[in-house]
Amino acid sequence: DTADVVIIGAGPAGLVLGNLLLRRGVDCVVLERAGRDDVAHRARAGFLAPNTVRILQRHGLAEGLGRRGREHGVCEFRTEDGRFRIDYRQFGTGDPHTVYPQHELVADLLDHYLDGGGRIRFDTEAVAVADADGPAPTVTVRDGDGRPGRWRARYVAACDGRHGAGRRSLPPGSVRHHHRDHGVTWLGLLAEAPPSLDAVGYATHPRGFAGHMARSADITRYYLQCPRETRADDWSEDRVWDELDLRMRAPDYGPLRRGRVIRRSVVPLASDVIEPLRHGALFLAGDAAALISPSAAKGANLAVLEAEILADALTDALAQGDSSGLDRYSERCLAHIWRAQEFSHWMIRLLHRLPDPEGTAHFQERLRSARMAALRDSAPQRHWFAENYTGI
Ligand code: RFL
Repeated sequence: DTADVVIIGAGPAGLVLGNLLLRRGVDCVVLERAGRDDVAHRARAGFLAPNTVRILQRHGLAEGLGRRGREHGVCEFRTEDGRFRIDYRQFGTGDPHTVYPQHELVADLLDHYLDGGGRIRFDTEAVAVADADGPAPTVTVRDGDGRPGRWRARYVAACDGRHGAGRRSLPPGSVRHHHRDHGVTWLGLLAEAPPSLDAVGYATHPRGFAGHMARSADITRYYLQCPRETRADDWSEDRVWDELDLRMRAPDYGPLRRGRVIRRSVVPLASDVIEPLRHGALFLAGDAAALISPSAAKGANLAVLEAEILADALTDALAQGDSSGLDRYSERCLAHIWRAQEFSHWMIRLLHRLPDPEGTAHFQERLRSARMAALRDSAPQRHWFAENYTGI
């Protein structure tokens, strides 16, 4: 089988790329390890940046989110010193987030792609990308029954996440791999419960961080910082809610609206960047390019941005023989990635007591509360926060 562009992975990155190439008449195929139902039902991100919404609108991909997405513009910090709110639409660029669950976005993108006649192979796992630095790159695959196959391509877009075939196929020494473990772990919870706050809630507490993020009228995401060795099912539902009430300071600010916990995951906060995002004809986008701790909700937004940049560059190369966009792809994306990493790193240090091998815990804790006080008291600091919080 052949395609000019073989896209590995049907997440936000792969499906935005597929839709854009399809509309421009570029011959492409998407290879996806999972089945269609799995792809359209994986609950993950929910906060879309204003730039992400603009990209999706620009390409006619925003119909569902226009109808069902909700604007969101306030966060509330609950700390040892009381609580304060930032209405970030009044700062920075003045734009809100749009809350729209990632799996609904993925389902929309999939429908759009298939309605437009796009080619996709579900239950097809890419095993490796070979000869990416030669004239005839190939992607070896196996289907759900383990039967092998092979795709020939002119370009390969690895949109298959951090553990995908794209990263695995990079020859040793061809790229630099930055990895940073922040030493903090979150228990991510999806609860069948209406939001308890009309804001994103961030609570710092001696027992650890707790977070609250609305997903829809009856689904809310919560996070609890937990010990690294915690397994997703270790904590009973009662323990989860009691701990959330305690850290979110329910006695002071009102109890949380409880409900069944329908999904749990353990998320070690880590950052991970590949540099450059290219090896010959193989390009990395989305989580395959860089993993960002979810503390600042950037991952899906970067995935969409990179997909648009890559779609433009591939179209220029294939339709006009102009490969300058491909040559600049990595540098352009990395500029956005490192800014997002920097902000997410700042958020991690705002919200957590970090492991402290140097024995300066008290000093670090004072810095953290000064960081929080600056955000509470300084308008320029809130402008900086809003610009970075919603920016991509
Ligand atoms: P995805 O969405 O992981 O999709 C990759 C696809 O590739 C497939 N695949 C393969 N297919 C074929 N062959 C192989 N060898 C393959 N290996 C993998 C997979 O089945 C899958 O379908 O990557 P993509 O497109 O790069 O998108 C990235 C985002 O999904 C991710 O960055 C975000 O979910 C991160 N994230 C958040 N980002 C935000 O912008 N805002 C948020 O509010 C937000 N919250 C979150 C998050 C991530 C979380 N987790 C999963 C740690 C909350 C959480 C809990």
